[in-house]
Amino acid sequence: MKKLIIVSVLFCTASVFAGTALAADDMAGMKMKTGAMDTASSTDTALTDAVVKKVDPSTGMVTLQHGDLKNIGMSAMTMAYKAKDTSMVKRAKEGEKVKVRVESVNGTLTIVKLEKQQ
Ligand SMILES: [Cu+2]
Repeated sequence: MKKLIIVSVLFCTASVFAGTALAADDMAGMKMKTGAMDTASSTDTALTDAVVKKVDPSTGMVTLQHGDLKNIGMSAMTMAYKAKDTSMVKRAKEGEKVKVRVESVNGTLTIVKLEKQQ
């Protein structure tokens, strides 16, 4: 099971880098929908809706079923991410609807913010 998660993380990371070349096209699409100014200001701190699917305290990994994570070029999928710290792992509850912010921290996709949806 651990092996499977690691493989899927690597795959997703690889596809993010492979998808970088497509980013310009994606941005063009976004501008039409939201306007360039909105996109630029909101991507800095934007939170994304997600559902906690699995919490693994032994590895500090939280599996999220998430919407588009535009800042890291990740489309909607279910995937395990590293939690920022142990308090976040403790707070995360399987089945809970949350809003998350995922960033690449030293090359590791990390949940830097996890808020319960009201
Ligand atoms: Cu992914």
